[in-house]
Amino acid sequence: MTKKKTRSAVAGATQFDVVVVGAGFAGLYALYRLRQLGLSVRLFEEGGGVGGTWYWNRYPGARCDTESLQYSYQFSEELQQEWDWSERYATQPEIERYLSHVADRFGLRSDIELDARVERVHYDEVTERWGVAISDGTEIDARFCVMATGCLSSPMTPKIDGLDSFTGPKYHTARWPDTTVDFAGLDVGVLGTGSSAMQVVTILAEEAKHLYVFQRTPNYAVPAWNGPLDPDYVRQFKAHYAENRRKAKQLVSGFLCYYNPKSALDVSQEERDREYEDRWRQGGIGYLGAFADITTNETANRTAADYVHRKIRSIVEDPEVAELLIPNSVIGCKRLCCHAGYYATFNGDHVTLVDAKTNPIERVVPEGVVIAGQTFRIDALVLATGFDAMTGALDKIDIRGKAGTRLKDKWANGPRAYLGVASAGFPNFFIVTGPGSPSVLTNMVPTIEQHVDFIADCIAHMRASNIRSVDPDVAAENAWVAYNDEVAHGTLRYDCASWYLGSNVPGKKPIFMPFVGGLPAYIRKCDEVVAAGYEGFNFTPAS
Ligand code: N01
Repeated sequence: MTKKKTRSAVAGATQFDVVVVGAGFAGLYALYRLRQLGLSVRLFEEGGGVGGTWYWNRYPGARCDTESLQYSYQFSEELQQEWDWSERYATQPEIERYLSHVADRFGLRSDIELDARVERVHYDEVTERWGVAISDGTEIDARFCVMATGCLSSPMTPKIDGLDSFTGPKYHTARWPDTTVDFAGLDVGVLGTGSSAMQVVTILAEEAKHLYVFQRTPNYAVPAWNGPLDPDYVRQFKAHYAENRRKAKQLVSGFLCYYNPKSALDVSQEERDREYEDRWRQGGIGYLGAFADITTNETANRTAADYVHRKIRSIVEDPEVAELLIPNSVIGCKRLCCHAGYYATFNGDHVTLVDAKTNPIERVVPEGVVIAGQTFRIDALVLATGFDAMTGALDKIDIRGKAGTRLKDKWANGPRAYLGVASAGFPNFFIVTGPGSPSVLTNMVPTIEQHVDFIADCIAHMRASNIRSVDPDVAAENAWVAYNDEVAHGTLRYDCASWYLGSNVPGKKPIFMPFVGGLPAYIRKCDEVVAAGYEGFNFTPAS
């Protein structure tokens, strides 16, 4: 891990043009862009190093499932040419090293404070500035606030009776320690079967004496087929980097993938199976691009799901275990997972899949997990139980806008943000990849760059036009939220309980949070808004 403290370099100043919260992909690029405008910027990061989600999620097997050559910045041609990714999909350590390199290469560290959790962000209507309180007691203020707090950064720990009584070590995948954890010779329990669990299970199965995987809901996974990158392929890709990036931006997901325009229902069974098999062999979440109606038509979706069912049955030797691993839900409703041998893991005699749906976990006791009166004795417990997505990290901060309104209260019936970047009543306050942005449904890095460019351009426009503050129009915000919900209802996204809807967070109102219309539609909308003089944003001129 690269951990460089910078507190001494920045101590002293208390007034800035912009405060940025979070040092992941979004925060680092925001700092870079805003400093380019000549603004004074201070970035606060809770973690002990840069990386955001890639700093915290350092569990064994953590790896991105968007290809490394595309899951990377494009704002600097030099950077994208000089950085060498080693594998098709980058590991957490490699991505963390990359972001650390970015911080060094662009001299960002002098404006970053690490180990600095932002606790309070309050708008002062008299000074028209944001007062920001940091965990070490420091208070500063800034004219603008940019929340780069991430979509999947607030870990969820389930409320299970007795969880704290467990006497062995307990780890959450999203808060993994920065030391090697040795599971050799141990009986280990993993709670959860989402993307994080599938990755950690595959590695822990190689180490643990016995592995118990507690599954409440099975998930769909397609193979990643990760491997070292072919130098010739990299050379070719880099020779046409700008063109590749341009083409990717024209696709709903923001990454290169062939989206078959045909309906799954207009082709023969043979053609369908050929297409699914090709995608399966190719690997990656582009599987859902096999046909145009997989995510919108239940019958079409069933064909894509059935193909994965057959694959699971062909990999998993014990028919009962295979049936337990087969989801009966819509494929692509919950986030499709990528795996590196997850299903085959269950062929090992030392790996047990425990059905935690038929009989839910009763409680955790000092020596293990109790289901239907049976105690599964374990030495260590891994919680791969996900996140309070999209709003969780913001909710943890006491954010108050005009008239002291708390953002959390304003969003009690579902988050409301115009274009996913700003919320009415919170002037000069921006969110990168907020609810209502395409973010988690796309290749995050190019999407982040688009959001940050939009925000930086807006601030530059305000300066050039002598504008004091910007605040979204309530009607524009309502229309955007309603539009997104309407588009989401036209898909199969409401057909399951997912973190996209906040279903995993008790009391969270189920609203499909990310913008589902795809990256090109979103960029088009943003461009139209700018061309119409930032339509939907209210500007207050300097007096
Ligand atoms: O979290 P999840 P995640 N009892 O919410 C279970 C990204 N990501 O960290 O479905 C029993 O998907 C829960 O069960 P259920 C990616 O976008 C990407 O794995 O609620 N089980 C579920 O199985 C991903 O989608 C990468 O019934 C309980 C699991 O915990 C997102 O992050 C890698 C429970 C949570 O799964 C989140 O993934 C990792 C309880 N009380 C993450 N509470 C890559 O790029 C929860 N669960 C590859």
